[in-house]
Amino acid sequence: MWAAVGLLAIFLSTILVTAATDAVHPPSHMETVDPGTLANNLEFANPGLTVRPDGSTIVTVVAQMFSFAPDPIEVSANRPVTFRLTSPDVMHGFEIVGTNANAMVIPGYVSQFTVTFKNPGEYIIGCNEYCGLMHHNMVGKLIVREEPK
Ligand SMILES: [Cu+2]
Repeated sequence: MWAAVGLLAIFLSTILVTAATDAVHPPSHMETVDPGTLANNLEFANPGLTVRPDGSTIVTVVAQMFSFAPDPIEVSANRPVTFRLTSPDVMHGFEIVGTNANAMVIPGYVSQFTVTFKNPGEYIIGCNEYCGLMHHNMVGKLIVREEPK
């Protein structure tokens, strides 16, 4: 029994340590959107990037069978990037491989998170929720450019 208690303590401390040191967050943003009228939605009808005066970027993304829009997404390194994601059809995933950016994209909801990419380069965006026959082809690209001077 003490071995089981010890394992639980190890698992719990692993969660707490990674949450504190690796910026792992539980989901906290709660916002709904009508998936049936995305085409008329001011924000999601034209998914894309908005760069704010302070250099931070908002990226509005629509994930649908079997692609992400916009694709590719181009952002600057070392600037906060807020992703706002939704889906008009089924549940998708949005994982930027090699980073801690990873969210579920659920019809009817806006998933939002903010990340800062330190390393310029090209990253693969993968759907990690099975969404249909061509799920394995649902990939996008993120290009992180050097920080503008
Ligand atoms: Cu998928």
